[in-house]
Amino acid sequence: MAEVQLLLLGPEEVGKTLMLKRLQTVTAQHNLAQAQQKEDLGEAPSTIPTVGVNLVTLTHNKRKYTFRELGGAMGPIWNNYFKESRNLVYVMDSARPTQIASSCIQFLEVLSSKETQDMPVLLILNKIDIGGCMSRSEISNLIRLPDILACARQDITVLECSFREGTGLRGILKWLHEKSSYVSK
Ligand SMILES: Nc1nc2c(ncn2[C@@H]2O[C@H](COP(=O)(O)OP(=O)(O)O)[C@@H](O)[C@H]2O)c(=O)[nH]1
Ligand SMILES: [Mg+2]
Repeated sequence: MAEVQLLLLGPEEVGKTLMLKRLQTVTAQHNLAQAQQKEDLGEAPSTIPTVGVNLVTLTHNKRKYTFRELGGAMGPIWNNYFKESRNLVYVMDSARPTQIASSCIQFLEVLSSKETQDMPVLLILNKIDIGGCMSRSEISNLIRLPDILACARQDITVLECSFREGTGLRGILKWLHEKSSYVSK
């Protein structure tokens, strides 16, 4: 089975752990061939802040995906984990405008590392269910997203999501299927 290694980064509290729980539910339902038009995700399960590394594996469409979520507080040593992964998922909280700028700087640092140059990148703007959150175009202007997309060597896909409501999960599965790079075993 093809194995896909992914690094899941972003500040604390942006929804990384909830994303993994949602993806586990959706892929489990899918694997059981119970998938309906609209998944019944139910209430958002509770999450506790990730300490260290949260390793989550899921299978979908005959591929095995291993996500390494690093706690936001580990920012300074994220680069120690680049070698173990071939793909990058970076999450921002669109309802926290004051955090987005600093989060963008961290994102740019990750993008400029030699070890991430060949990685497909998924940038997630999460929490779009929260009233008053920044729209994609507002965030684009704030962090000059068009420049980032034009200048980065990586192939970057941007998705708006709400892991509370389950919005965007299909897009993530699609990205995993179409863009993520893997090794065959
Ligand atoms: N309103 C809203 N809350 C969210 C969303 N995603 C995550 N949360 C909440 O944000 C908090 C932090 O989530 P968590 O997954 O632990 O963040 P992590 O630190 O990035 O792993 C939890 O209370 C989640 O329920 C979302 O899309 N919308
Ligand atoms: Mg977490």
